[in-house]
Amino acid sequence: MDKNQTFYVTTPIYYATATPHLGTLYSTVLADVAARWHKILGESVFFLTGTDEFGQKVAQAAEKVGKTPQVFVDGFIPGYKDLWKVYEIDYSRFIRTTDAYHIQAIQQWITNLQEKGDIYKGAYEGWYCTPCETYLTEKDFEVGEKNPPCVSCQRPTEWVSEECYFFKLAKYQQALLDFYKNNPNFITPKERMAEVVAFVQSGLQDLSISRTTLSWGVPFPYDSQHVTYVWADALNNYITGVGYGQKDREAEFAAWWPANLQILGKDIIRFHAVYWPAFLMASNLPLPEQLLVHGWIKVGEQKMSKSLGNSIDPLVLSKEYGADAVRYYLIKQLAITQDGQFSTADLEQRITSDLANDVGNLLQRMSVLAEKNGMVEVLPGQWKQEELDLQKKLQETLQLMVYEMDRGYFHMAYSHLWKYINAVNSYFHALEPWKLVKTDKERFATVISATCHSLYAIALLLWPVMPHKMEELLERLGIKSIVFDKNYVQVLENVCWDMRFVIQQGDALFKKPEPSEETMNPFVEEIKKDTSITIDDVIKVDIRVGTIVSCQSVDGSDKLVKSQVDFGDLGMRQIFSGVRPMLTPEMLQGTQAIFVVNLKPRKMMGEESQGMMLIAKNDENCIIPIRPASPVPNGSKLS
Ligand code: ME8
Repeated sequence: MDKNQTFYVTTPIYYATATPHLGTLYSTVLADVAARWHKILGESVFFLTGTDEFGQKVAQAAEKVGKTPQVFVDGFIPGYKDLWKVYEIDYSRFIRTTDAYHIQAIQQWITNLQEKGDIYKGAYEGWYCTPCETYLTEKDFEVGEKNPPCVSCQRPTEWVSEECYFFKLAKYQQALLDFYKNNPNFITPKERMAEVVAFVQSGLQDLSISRTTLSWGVPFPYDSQHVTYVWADALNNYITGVGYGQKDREAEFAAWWPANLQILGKDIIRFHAVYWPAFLMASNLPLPEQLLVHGWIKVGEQKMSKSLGNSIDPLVLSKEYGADAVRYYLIKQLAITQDGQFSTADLEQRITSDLANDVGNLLQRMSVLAEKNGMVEVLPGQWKQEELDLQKKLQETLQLMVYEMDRGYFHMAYSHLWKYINAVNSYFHALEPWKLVKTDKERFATVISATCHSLYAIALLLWPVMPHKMEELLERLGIKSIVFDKNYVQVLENVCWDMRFVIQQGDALFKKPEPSEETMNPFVEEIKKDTSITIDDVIKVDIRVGTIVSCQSVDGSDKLVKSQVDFGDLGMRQIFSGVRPMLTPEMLQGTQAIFVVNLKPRKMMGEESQGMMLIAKNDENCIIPIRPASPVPNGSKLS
C-alpha cells in the first residue's frame, strides 16, 4: 500500500473497570471523525480502539466485587462495543490487552529488548501510587516526607520495595530531545511540547516495567513470577493491534505502522510522549507522526471521570438527542486544545440553531419550494456571479478545513464550514427563489441547483461528524451512498458544479429539542440554589482576551456593532455589542478587548452573538472598552 494513501489512527485503550462515559466517547469520536475525514480524502484507513485490562487497578476492582479479573473485565466489553455501535464508531479492530495475540507479542517484545540489553533485572524501591500505578520521582516529594501524595491523583502513596525488570529509559534521553527538536509538530497543541521537553530535560531514570506483587499481567518470558507493569503492555497495543510480533500479520504491520494520529487526553501525555517513543526507539521502529492531546470535559469545575462519580451517560444523551447531534457537539463546540464544560442547555441550543435552523431548514425550504413548483430532477444551473461567489467560498472553505483537520484543530475546521453554511443561507435568502419562480423560472432553477450543490458539499464535509444524518441528507438529494474511491475534497474543490440531483421529500432532518432543565448535569441544581458567590462561581465565567479582527455597524440598530473576534485556539467568534455611538467600528477594529466567551449564544438582529464584550462607563456615562495593558496572545484566559 502507498504510505501516502493510508491513515492509521488510535484512541487510548480504556480501563475495563467501568462503563464508558462522555470523556471516553470524546476521544473515540475524535478518532472516528479523523478516520472518516481521511476516507473522504480517498485514503485507506485503519482505526484501532480497545480496552486496557491488566494491572493492579483492575485486579483490585475485581477483588472488591468478588470476581476473577478476567470475568470482571469481560463484563465491561459489551458496554463499550454497544456504545460504539450507537455512536457509529467505525473501528477496524477492537483490541483487548488480554487477547492471546497481544500477550504473545508483548512477550516477543520483552525478549527482543532483553537480547538488546534495553531490559535488565534490578531492584526498585520507592513511593508508589497504586491507583495510578506509578512511582513518585525524587522531585515529587521532600526528603523524609511520609506517604507523600501522588502527583496525579493526590492520594497518599505507599513505600514499595521489589525486585524488578527495568527498561533503559535514561539511555534515550538525548534521542528523545533530538526527536522533539526535529519534529516540532509531534504534539498538538504545540504548547504541550514544552512540558514534555522540560520533563525529559530534567533527567530520565530507567523505568521499572515488571511487578512481582501481582499476577494479573503479561508474564515475563522465562521468569513468570514477574508480570509487566501495565503501561509497558498497554502502550504497545498500538503496534500489536496492527500485527507487531505476529508472524502471520507482518504485511499488515508494514502497511500501517507508524500511526499517523494518536488521540489521547492530557492526563496521559507523559506516557505517550516520553515512554512510548522510547519503547519504539528501542524496538528500532519509526515513531508516530502526531499525538493529538485534548483537554478534559468538565462538569462544573471538575474533570468528568468514572472515579469521581460525576460522569454523564452517553447512552442517555443519544436517546434524548440522537448520537449524531452529540457527536457534532463534541467536535464543534468543544475546543480540542482546551478543557470544555458540558451542558445540556448548550447542546440543545446548538441542535436548534446550528443543526435544525442552519442545515435542516435550508434543506426543507429548498425541497418544499422545489416540490411546490414541480421540480424533482435538478440539473446544473446557468451560474452567475452569485453562484460563482458561492463556489469560490466553498473552495476557500475546503482549503481552510484541510489545513485545520491536518493539524488536529477539528473544531476550527468545522467553524469554517459553518461560515460557508451561513453564506449559503444568506445566498438563498437574498435571491428569494420563492419570488423568482414567478418571474424567472430559469434563474429559479439555478438557485435550487446551487443550493443542492452546496448541500451536497455540506453533507460530504459533515459526514465524518454526523455520518447517519448526512447520509440521510444525501438521500434527500437523490444520492444513495458514498463510494470511497474518490478524493471528495479534491472533487469538490476542482470540478465545476455539474451534478444532477433528484429531490426526495421527507421530515425535518433535525428535531428541535424542547428546552429542558439540566437534569443530566448533577451539579447544576446545587449551583442554582446557592446564591452567594464563591471562587467556584467566579471561575465558571470564562473571560478571555481577543483581537477584534473586523467590526461593522449593524443595519437597523443605532447601538449595535458586530465584531469578528480572534480567540486563538478557541477560534473566531461573532460578537454583538451595544456600544455605539460612543464607540465606532473604526475605534474597535484591530484592538484587543476582553470578552466573556462561555455565555449562552443569543440571536441579535437575526444573527448569533457568541459572547459579550466587557466595557466600563466613566463619570460622564461614556463607554470605555477594557483592554490588556500590553498585547497578550489571543485566547488568554483571565484569572
Ligand atoms: O488512562 N474528558 O485509561 P482511562 C476528556 N488505560 N477525555 C477523557 C475524560 C474527560 N473527562 N476522561 C477520560 C487510561 N477521558 C489508560 C490508557 S493507553 C495506552 C492506556 C479519555 O480509561 C481521555 O482520552 O483512564 C483519557 O486520556 C482517557 O480517556 C483515559 O482513559
